[in-house]
Amino acid sequence: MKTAIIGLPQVGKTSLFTILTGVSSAARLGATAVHLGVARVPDPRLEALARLFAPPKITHATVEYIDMPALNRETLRDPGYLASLRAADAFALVLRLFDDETIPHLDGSIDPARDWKNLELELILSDLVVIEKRLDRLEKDRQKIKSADLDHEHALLEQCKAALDAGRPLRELALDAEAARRLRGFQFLSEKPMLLVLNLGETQAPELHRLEAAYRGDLVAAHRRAALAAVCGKLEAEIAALPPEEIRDYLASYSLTESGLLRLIQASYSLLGLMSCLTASESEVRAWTIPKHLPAIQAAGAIHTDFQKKFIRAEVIQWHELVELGGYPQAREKGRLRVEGKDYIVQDGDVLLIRHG
Ligand SMILES: Nc1nc2c(ncn2[C@@H]2O[C@H](COP(=O)(O)OP(=O)(O)OP(=O)(O)O)[C@@H](O)[C@H]2O)c(=O)[nH]1
Ligand SMILES: [Mg+2]
Repeated sequence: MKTAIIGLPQVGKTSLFTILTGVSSAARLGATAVHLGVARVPDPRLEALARLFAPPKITHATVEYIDMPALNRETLRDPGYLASLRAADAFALVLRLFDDETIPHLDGSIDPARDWKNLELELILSDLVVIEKRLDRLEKDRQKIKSADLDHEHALLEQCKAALDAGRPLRELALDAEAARRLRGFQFLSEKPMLLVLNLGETQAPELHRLEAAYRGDLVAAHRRAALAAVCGKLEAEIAALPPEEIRDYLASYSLTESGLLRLIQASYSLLGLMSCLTASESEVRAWTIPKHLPAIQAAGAIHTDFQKKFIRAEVIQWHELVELGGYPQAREKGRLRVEGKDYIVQDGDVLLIRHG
């Protein structure tokens, strides 16, 4: 699962990418190439389980981020740039809220709503070009061959074109599963789930939660498949360089209780329809990324293909119960380690013991 970090020039995309992934950008100032990095999803549940099992290995879930050069009409014509955008599963659009006279804003003032609208328009125009070409082609083909498949595609693309002409991104269309699958094949830019990332200045940090709630209401509440998270990029960069025992006090000096990265990564996670299940033993404590509403047998397959093929049953317990009870034997004795079959829908935070042949 890849999330592309996009936005206007100089809004903090690379800074955010660096904090999320730890991949330094120093060597690539002014670089035009895209850049890929992996972020560990911070997870207090893993730490709690690790205290119980004391394994030599703790493995976090990960999300991949791509740092993109600024998005505009020119870069959208670059085939390489477009290909990277199309391959992404979601976008994290960085919107500047920090004020800094030394870094001029492209449009002269701070206005996240306007910036989103302008960037969205570029995505929409880029999709329209693709749709119009495809519709031309389809019309010629439909004169030569009669095919229900071509008719479906034609109707779907006409529906999409109407939405785009009205300035609506494709992610907002309510489509049935078949049409949605067909649409995904086109990798349209305005179809991808959108996480807006408000980049606050340090002086705005104490107001982070209020600003986040206000902008969430104003910008994304009325939109499908869009979410919003606020972070203070500068502050996060400083936190990343601090020893762990100093972080809490440092955050407190800005009236914050936690790093914003956790919320941001969780927001991308949930926007992509993902969650984690866990496995825990003396040898490894690990989080596994799975889609929401996944049956146990498929979750077993995410852990190991053999587990899916030879699945017998899963023993399941929520992570905090396992921690509270002190281990599997105690959980089993108290009847809290449930036996579930292949159709059990795995819940976020479930610890799974897969029994297989
Ligand atoms: N004051 C302030 N400056 C910031 C913040 N975030 C980023 N900057 C500064 O803004 C400038 C651009 O940051 P980058 O992270 O390179 O921004 P970018 O969006 O990747 O820029 P381009 O890739 O050139 O489009 C740098 O000088 C950063 O130090 C912030 O939260 N506050
Ligand atoms: Mg950059």
